[in-house]
Amino acid sequence: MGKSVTPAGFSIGGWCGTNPGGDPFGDAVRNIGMDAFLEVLGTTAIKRVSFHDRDLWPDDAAPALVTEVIGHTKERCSATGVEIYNFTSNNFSNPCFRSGAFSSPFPQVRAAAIVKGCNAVDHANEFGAKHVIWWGGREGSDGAYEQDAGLGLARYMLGLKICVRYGLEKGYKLIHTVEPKVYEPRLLALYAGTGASAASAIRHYFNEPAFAGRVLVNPEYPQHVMMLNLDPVFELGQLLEEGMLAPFIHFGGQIAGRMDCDLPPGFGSNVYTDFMIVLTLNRRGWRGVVEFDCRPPRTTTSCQGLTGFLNGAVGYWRMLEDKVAAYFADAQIADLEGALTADEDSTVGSLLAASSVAKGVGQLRANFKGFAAAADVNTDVIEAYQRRVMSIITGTAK
Ligand code: 3MF
Ligand code: MG
Repeated sequence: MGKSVTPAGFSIGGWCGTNPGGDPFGDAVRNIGMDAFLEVLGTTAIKRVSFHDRDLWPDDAAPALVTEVIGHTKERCSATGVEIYNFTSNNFSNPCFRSGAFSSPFPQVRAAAIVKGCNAVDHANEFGAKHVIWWGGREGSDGAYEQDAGLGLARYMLGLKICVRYGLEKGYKLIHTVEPKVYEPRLLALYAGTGASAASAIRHYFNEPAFAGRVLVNPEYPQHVMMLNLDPVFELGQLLEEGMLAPFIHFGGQIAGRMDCDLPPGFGSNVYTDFMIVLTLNRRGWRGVVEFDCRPPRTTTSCQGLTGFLNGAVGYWRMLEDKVAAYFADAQIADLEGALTADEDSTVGSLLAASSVAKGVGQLRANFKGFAAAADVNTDVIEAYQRRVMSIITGTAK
């Protein structure tokens, strides 16, 4: 296990910077266009940006307009020193996707999703983006269960598969990532609702060798997980262990148990959990990019405020990295970790390596001293671990 912190690189969705701050009950509170946002971004430590097609041109834009906007956007990004990182098809805003996109029960809607998706794959390549994100916001139901859920999942994944194969056939070096969300905007976003279920669906539908390592999961922490009071740290551990984590994650702030907040990092969040996300990534030697997918709150209205938001997002992550570095350097933590990982896997490892598990289990049984003896371990160390971690996070460790 690596014991050092690799400072993450940063990215942000173009849609975050230009978000006008309106909500279902309130008008827009700011008007910052993409060029103005890129200008601001260039002054910060966030040197990557990502776009949906729809952030840049209308869904029915003529090819000449698309070409012009691509040229202009590339020029603006290079002038402001920002790299285009991800590109994605917005398959959720257009009214045609109100019944779903790849998974819609209606064939002409599924066709629209595939056309739009493949266009996005072309544009991702033209922009020199690294990944195409697939967030299936509309894949699901608002409560009618209007089609068999397994069939819906198959339609979702097979539509996506066409887009991925399209890119492969064209020889593009793109990685595709599925971004899970437990629900919202459709109230029963049943398909690939968590990172774990997305990983499972990818393994099932993309099991041919041509897709190996090409379709991964980009989670959004803590928002998409904590909005349902699930735990991002356990999901992250699974994705890392199974090799299903994308080279980037989305990050922001979330009040647990609420609709997707997309608040600035640290707002409403659990710092202990956020710390554990950064610790888990660094423990595994992850060298990825943190893409902020969040926006200034409604009370932020100016470019100056936007700059503060961007610097604050970077500062929060860097603060967590500093805490993780302190954790790695802490002698008490080293002792506690030692106590918590003693004789790692010796029993399970030797049992699985044995030619006969039954024989091995027989041996284990013969040597077994009873449950009272098994209980005779110092589990107080777990609480001591929590206290030490908390004192590192709060800067009160002595
Ligand atoms: C919604 C999201 C999306 C995705 C984006 C990427 C609008 O909660 O997180 O942001 O990140 O569509 O493709
Ligand atoms: Mg996101």
